[in-house]
Amino acid sequence: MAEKILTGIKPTGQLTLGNYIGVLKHLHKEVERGDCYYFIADLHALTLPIDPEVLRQNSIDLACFYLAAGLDPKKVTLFLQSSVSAHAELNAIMQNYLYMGELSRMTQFKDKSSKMKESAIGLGLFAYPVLMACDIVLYDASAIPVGEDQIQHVELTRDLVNRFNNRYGDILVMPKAEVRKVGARIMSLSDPTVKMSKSDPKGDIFLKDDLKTIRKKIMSAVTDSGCEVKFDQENKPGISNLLTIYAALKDISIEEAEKEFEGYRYGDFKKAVADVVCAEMEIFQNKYREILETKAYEEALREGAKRAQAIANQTLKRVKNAVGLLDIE
Ligand code: AQP
Repeated sequence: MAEKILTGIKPTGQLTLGNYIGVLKHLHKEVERGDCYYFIADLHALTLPIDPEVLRQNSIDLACFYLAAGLDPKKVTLFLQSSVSAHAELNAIMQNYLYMGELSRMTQFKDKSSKMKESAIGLGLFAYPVLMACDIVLYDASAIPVGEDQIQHVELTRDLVNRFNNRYGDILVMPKAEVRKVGARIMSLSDPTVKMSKSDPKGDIFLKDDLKTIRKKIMSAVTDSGCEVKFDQENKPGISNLLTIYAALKDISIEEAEKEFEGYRYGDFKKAVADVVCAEMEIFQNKYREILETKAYEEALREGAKRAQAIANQTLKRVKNAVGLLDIE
């Protein structure tokens, strides 16, 4: 059986260079090794307050971004999570197999809820990893390309699969998180000790920033004392982040990038990073605009939803049957 590769992105804000380097850029290559399921995690986007029009617009943008990153909608299944009702149905079942203690240990929940009043924390934010586990197991996905911050959620999905299969037999496929060697955690340009994040934008490069703004942001990125362009996350987090961005976009190792910049001054190094980012973003943004104008994303999402529903409904049926829900078709 072909390997199944799945990943999702939340339409919670403007996508960042972190989302692009960590995941988006590389997705088109995955078709060479298996069946790809890529989705817009719009139900997950509701876990924090979001304006309906903003959510709609972000979802369209995200569909265009996936396609602009080189995905062929005939070769990959691209869909909106909310178009496949099996996600919500399976969620209602699986919420009984993950426990309060494990969910309250999730770093993402702790980070996000710590910035909120307790009375404003929705159940959906707490139970986010349950739905994410459902997203994964519905497609029998074994490979989950994600940034570093999502590893913990995939690990929890593995616990769920173990627990469920031990109880009911071989029903669910075991997934595994796959993070990139270079670029699994792109940091903020203004504070390189925190992740570049779309819902907490500090020193972010947004995929829709114009090239002048991108260049300006990189040229004013926080660097460190000293003058050597060396990868040293502890003592030179700013330079290390810029080296990571450069290496990830050029598809080279950090060591190779360090060699290229031996003897460079910080200013010249930043200019080289800005050149690479701008060159890649120019091509990407042109494609994005074309897809947005022609509305090519609509047909891609419609067809993707049909294919996704067919697969997801099979798994849902298998699970319902396993747990003892009566099937009276
Ligand atoms: N800074 C990052 N570096 C590398 N990868 C990243 N990802 C996110 N930020 C970085 C990866 O992008 C994918 C999509 O992320 P998401 O939309 O599911 O949400 P997230 O992981 O919580 O990322 P954000 O940008 O921080 O979104 P918000 O702020 O809305 O929560 C994931 O695979 C993620 O790892």
